[in-house]
Amino acid sequence: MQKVIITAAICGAEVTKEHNSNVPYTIEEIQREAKAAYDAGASIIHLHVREDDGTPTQDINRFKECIDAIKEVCPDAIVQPSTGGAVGMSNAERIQPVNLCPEMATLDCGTCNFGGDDIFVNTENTIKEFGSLMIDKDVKPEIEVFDKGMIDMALRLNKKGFIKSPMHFNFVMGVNGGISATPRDLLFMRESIPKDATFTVSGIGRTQFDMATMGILLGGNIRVGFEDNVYMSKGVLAKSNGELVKKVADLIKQLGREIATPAEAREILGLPQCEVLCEQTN
Ligand code: KMH
Ligand code: ZN
Repeated sequence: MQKVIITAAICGAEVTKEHNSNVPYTIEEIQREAKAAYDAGASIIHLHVREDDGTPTQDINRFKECIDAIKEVCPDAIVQPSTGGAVGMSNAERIQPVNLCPEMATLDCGTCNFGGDDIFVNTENTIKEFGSLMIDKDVKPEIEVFDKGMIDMALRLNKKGFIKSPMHFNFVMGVNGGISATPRDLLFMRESIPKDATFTVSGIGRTQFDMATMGILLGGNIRVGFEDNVYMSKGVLAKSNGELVKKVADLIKQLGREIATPAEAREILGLPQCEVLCEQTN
């Protein structure tokens, strides 16, 4: 089996300091959490950014400041901005970080309920628009799917040329409105993607480590972090994203797999190596 890429979703848009006081808002806090996750074995930082008061934003300048701060302390990490942003944001707001030409960005492939009256809206035309810009800017999409139908949408748009192969999926499982986080459903998702595709498993809330374990056994990559879960175990808050990453890194080793370095993650995902990128930007 390939090595396991660990992604740390350090911040999210919906989780707050009321849920866990260690959720990062400021640039310094985002830098601190990224470094803790990277030191514990994460090679991808999935990034949302906030104003200092915690308000989610997709502002391109705030993204640039945060990415620069992360790169100062995690020079070879793959920073993957969100284009999902927060529920209710416009497409124009959400797409902004893609114009920074990051190595990767998320591409959410369908609309779903998101708890209460919230709806996370991703129409077919939105996905086409975001996918096309990612192709233009040479940004590899992490195809976020909250349900099986979203895989089917991604496959259709791949055939039509809006998403390139080989595709990389993130199965987000256990959202209130998406597919449930069960072994049966994870197998169903995995069996539904092309043979040359890679996948990451993100279990939401208390399912985080159960889903991680199943993902590791099935040959997947794993995402953990405050965006998805703020607890180490029932009633025990995580002190940092680093603690969550360390717990999954230990699981990976106990189950006999190895953790991918950022360079190995780039190889698995078909991304140019960092030296090449550094040369291009210098
Ligand atoms: N905050 C959610 C509404 C993504 O990053 O692309 C969407 C989200 C997905 O987090
Ligand atoms: Zn996200």
